[in-house]
Amino acid sequence: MTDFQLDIKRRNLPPVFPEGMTAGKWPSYRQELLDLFCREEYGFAPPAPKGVRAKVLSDDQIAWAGKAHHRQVSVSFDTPKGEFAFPVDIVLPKSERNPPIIVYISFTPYPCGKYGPIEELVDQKYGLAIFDNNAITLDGDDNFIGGIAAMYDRADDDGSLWGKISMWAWGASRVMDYLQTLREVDKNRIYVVGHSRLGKTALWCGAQDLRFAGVGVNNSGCGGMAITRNKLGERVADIVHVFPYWFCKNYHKYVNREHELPFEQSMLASLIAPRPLAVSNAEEDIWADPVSEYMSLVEAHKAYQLLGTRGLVAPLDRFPDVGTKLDNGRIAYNLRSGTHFMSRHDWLFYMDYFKT
Ligand code: GTR
Repeated sequence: MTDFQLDIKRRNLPPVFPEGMTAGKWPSYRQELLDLFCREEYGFAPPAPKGVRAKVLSDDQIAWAGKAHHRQVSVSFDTPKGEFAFPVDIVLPKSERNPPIIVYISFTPYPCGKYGPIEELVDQKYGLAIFDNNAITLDGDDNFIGGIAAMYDRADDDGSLWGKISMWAWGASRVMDYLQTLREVDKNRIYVVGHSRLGKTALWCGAQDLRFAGVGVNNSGCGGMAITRNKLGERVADIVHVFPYWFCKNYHKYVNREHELPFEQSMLASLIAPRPLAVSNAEEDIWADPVSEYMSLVEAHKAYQLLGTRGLVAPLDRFPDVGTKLDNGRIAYNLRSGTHFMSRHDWLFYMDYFKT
C-alpha cells in the first residue's frame, strides 16, 4: 500500500456508499445523503418558487469589442414575504448560436470583477450568467435580517435551517430557472462554477440541482471538496468560528468532533456523479488542503464507477505532481503552482474541460 493510500485509510472515512449499493438504488440513497447534508451541514432551503420573472435593466449589443451581447436582468420571484429580486448579468457570444453557459457565482456585482476573464470566455464560445452572492444575501454576520434570509421565516430554527452557502446555492438555482426560459442557450450544457467559499457553494448547488450538467469547484477546501477528517489548514472549529452563518447551526456540533460527522465531503462530491466534476487546486493553498481535496475525488470516483462512468482517469494511489492536469474522465483534477486564487490558469482548465 502506498503512503497516500495509507493516509486515506487512516482518515477513517465513512464509505461513499454502503455495501450492496447498485445503480438502481442510487437515486434514493442520493436523496438520503442530500437530506443528511441539509440537516447537518448547510441547512434546508425552502422549496423553489413557482416560477421566476425577469426584467431587462440594461442591454448592450456590442459588448466586449462587439463580440458579445451583454444584458443585465433583474430576476424576481414570490416569497412568503413578498417579491424578491436580484440582478444577473448575461453575456452571450455572438459567434455561437446556442452556447453552453457557465453560471458563475461571483464575489462582486461587476462581471469583470477580480476573477472574471469574460472576454476569454466569450472567445471560447461560452455564455455566462453571473451574479453577486451578496445580492442574494450579505456575506457577513447580519443575523439573517437581509436579502433572501429575511424573506423566509427562521423563528423555528431547530438547527437545520439554511445557512448562507445554502442561500447562495439556491440563488444559483434561481438563475438556472431563468436560463430555462431562454431560447438562445444550450440547456443541456449549463455549468455552475465558483471559487473558495463560492466553490463550496457551487459544489452544494450542483449536488442538489441536477439540471446543472457539471460543476467547477475552485480552491474550495473546508466545507467544500476537502475531506474534513484530519485535514490540514482550516478545520470545522476555524470555519464556524469566523463564518458561523455559512452553515446551519447543527454543523457547529462538530467543532473538534469531526470524526462524529455522519458523512464526509467525498460523499457530497459523489452526488455530482455521473456528471462532470472539475476541481482545481493551488499547491500553496494549505489552508484549503489540496491533498484532502484529491482524496475526496479518489473516494467519489467509486460512485462514478458504480454508475458506469469513468471517474478519475489517473493513478489513484498517489497525489499528483504540481502541473498535473487530469481530464480524461468525468472527474477532472488540476494542480497548479501558486496560492489561493481563481486564476486564468484555473479558468482555462474549466473552459477546456467542459468542452470535452
Ligand atoms: C477563507 C475561508 C475559506 C475560504 C476563503 C474564501 O477565509 O476560511 O474557507 O472559503 O475564505 O472564501 O475566500
